[in-house]
Amino acid sequence: MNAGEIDRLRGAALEEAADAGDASALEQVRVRYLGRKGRLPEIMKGLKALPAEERAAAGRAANAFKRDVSAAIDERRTALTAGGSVRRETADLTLPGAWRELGRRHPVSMIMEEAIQVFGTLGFTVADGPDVETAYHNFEALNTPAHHPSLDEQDTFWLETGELLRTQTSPVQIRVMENRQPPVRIITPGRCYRRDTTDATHSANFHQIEGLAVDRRLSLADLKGVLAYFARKTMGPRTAVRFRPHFFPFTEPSVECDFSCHICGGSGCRVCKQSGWIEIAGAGVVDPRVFEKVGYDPELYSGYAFGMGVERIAMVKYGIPDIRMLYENDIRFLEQFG
Ligand code: 2NL
Repeated sequence: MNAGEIDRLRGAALEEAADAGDASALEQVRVRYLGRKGRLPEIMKGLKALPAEERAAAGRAANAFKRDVSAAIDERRTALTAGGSVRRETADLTLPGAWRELGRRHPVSMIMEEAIQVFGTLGFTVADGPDVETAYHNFEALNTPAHHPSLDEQDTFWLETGELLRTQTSPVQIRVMENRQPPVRIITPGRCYRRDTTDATHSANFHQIEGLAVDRRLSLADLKGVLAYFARKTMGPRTAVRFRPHFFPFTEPSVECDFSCHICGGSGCRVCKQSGWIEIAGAGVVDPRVFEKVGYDPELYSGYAFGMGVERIAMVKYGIPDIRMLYENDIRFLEQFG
């Protein structure tokens, strides 16, 4: 074969390679042209028979044949593997991509994480404990009789084992005090359970953040400073706090803590029901009877504790009118936060 014939054969081989519909058709093309008994060895053998003046050109054509046909077969193999049998032209590259929406923080998580951060700057670390608690840790150690005909018992999910679902996160604090000597500075964010009938402000599952500090000579004044700092960090720098007297079995004295309304600044509006104040936390100085239960000497140590509802803070802060909205998992609602 002279150079012209080799070039024509090359053209045919390139076309066949490009037209091969699948891998086995392509392999047949390869064997036919490049295989041991194919056209290329035939071409090479034929070179010697050519007159000397044609041999150089034919040699170059043979090299081009080998190079180009090999390349065409490789290229077609790659295309067949990548696209399967789909023709590349059928993919519309102008279509928009498939977007996956990023997730967002849930408002309850946002409040919890913010509280952990703010109390963290004041030296409080996070403590965790079981959701299934003993009556001792949830009630008795907190100076609250478990089987007293009080609201507490009716509001509790009791298990057949005699255990219960914790109604607050204070039992975590009891467990910490049982295992550690003062000073103690902890917060306990976590899920709580009460047998409430669900309505706009009550849910059988909710979240609490409690805080506890125990040291020598801690007082209600330290508590007020800590809660005032938290109020300003979460509701804005102009937020004021006030204490009103209250009763809890585990603190004495006990208070309820109001934040000035972040919407109207205290002049009265819908959110604060015209009072200028919003009830946020319950708190007090830890009752010495609680210290006796965990083996702390009440003559040596004093402390303060507080508790607040996470959903309630989220509702106040973001203007959410109904607690159930936080748990319906309606993306159109939840994507407004985070
Ligand atoms: C509320 C009231 C409160 C505490 C929680 C507490 C914990 C220990 C000892 C004494 Cl270990 N007290 N916690 C104290 C006062 C109030 O929560 O209204 N929570 C939503």
